[in-house]
Amino acid sequence: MKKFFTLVAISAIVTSCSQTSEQSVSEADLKLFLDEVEESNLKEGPIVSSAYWIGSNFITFDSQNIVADYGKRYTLKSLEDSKKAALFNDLETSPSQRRQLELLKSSFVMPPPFNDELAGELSSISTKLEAMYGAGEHCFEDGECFDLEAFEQIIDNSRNPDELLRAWQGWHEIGKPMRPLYMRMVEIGNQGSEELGYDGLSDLWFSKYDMPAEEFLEEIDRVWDEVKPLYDALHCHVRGELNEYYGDEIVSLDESLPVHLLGNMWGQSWSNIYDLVYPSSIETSSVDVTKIIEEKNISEIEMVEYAEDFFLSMGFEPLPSTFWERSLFVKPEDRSVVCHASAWNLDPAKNDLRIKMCIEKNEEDFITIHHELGHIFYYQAYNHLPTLFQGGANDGFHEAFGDLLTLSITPDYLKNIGFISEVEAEEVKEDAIGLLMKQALEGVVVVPWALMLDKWRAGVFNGETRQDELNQSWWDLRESYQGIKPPSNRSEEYFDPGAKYHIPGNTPYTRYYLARIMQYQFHESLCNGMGFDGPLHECSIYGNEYAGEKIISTMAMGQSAPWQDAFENLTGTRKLSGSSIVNYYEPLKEWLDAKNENRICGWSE
Ligand code: X8Z
Ligand code: ZN
Repeated sequence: MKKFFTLVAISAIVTSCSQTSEQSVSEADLKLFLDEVEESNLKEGPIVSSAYWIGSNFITFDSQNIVADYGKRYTLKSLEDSKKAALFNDLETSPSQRRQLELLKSSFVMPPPFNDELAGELSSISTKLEAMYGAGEHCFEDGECFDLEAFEQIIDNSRNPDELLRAWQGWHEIGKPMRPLYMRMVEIGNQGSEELGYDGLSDLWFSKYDMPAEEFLEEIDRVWDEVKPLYDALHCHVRGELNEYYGDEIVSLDESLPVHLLGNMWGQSWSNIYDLVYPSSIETSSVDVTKIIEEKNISEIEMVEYAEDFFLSMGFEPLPSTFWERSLFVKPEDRSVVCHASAWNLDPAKNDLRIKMCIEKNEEDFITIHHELGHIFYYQAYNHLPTLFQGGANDGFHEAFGDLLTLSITPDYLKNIGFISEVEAEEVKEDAIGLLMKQALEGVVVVPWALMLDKWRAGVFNGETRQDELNQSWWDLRESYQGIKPPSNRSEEYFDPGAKYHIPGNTPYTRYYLARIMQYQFHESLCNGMGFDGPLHECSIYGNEYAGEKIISTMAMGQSAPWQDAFENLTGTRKLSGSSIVNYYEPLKEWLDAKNENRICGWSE
């Protein structure tokens, strides 16, 4: 996830503005105001970021106190400046100034009202929720305790349904105590959003896309309609194969898939059960990156170096030495840290960039490292801009570039970096379905999940979901969008959304949905522009300067223009579309349709 802190100053203009009427603000006042915001961001931003860095790297009573206090003061300052920005509503400004003013008003995720006590309460709650997740563990009656990484070892690898059930249920215990805190946070956040002129949190969250919120929501639903047939075909096939493996008792042929069997704690990626759903992978050769990392004895840092090399091959500037000195790559044994991977832009003026990740030496984390470096190279590309423009064209862009690169981890690329031989690469390429299946189990499977997560939050935010149906509504949406169900009855005693980082961590999730759609649009247009002539899944942008130039110039725009401009710079179009992801997987879809011919697809809700 992206961490960046837009600090806004308590500037001299407050005094002048509060003493005069709105009409009297001048261009000179505006210039002074924006200059002061910039100065304050450059000065205060790095300190606040350092406080957050410490809070996430050393979860202790004191570090959380400091974070809660910094968080409160930062938010109050930002609120004050968003009010000041509103004083310039009627002033004629340049488009760039207008955008900076708009960004000042809309940069909040969970705003309190402009009130010291409520800001303090909200900041303490959000700090506490994140720490509850980060330090979360569950101890069974026999006294054995597991944290998330330990539970994931089981969920990702075991094929024993009882063991999987125990691990899944164990981790999901951590949500329970979050429920009242979460609901109080939403209550305060809604008040704050209304004070900012939004119709609640949901309106605030979906108003950040350079179009009215309703229009944006229609756009993302329209794209899902395009992708759904592909997902449904994959779901049908996976269910058929899991039914053969586990039997009717555990996987029924006309129901949703039980989440604990899917090789991922949240069922958001199914690549860990690749061998179960594509049994021919056992006979034909397929690349097992985890095995290669083990065999070559590649260290955590070397894994990051491979990812950096990918960016450098396209013409990006190397990462600063402080990145290597100050990042966290390996899970510390002596303390609690937030292990969920994140990328940080701590001090833009000094290019102090870091990732924080508990890297495991496996394929999944090799991919996640590329994802994180996508954020890091984005920061590096836009850090020359005024601080208010330092951000992704929209939040989906920030998530998309690392993912874009992972589409280029093709057999030829793996051969280029010495992971496999030429002969192996040729063999693997012959099984296009195997390659596409592997990609789809992550890249297609995540799409409805990434869409439903904020649909759940929107329902909670706008009150359509009642307090006594929070968990029910979570599972209803999971069933409806993903065809996934819990492994056992989940009453309102539980708060299962709390077991996913982005809920206690308050990270909007639609960004991943956008990224997963856009990455294929980017890939398709870059491959076409490079003159690549072949199936899209064989195209790699590794080492391609044309692709590098397109990506770097798009990144360098930051959020200085509507995202559609950045999108056009990269793809030549201005509209989201599901057609690229559908094109990419076309051969797989044909194969799945043939496989599913005698199966009954879909699930009863
Ligand atoms: O949270 C992340 C990144 C950090 S921005 C590791 N991702 C989502 C998730 O883990 O749920 C990347 C894929 C989706
Ligand atoms: Zn990310």
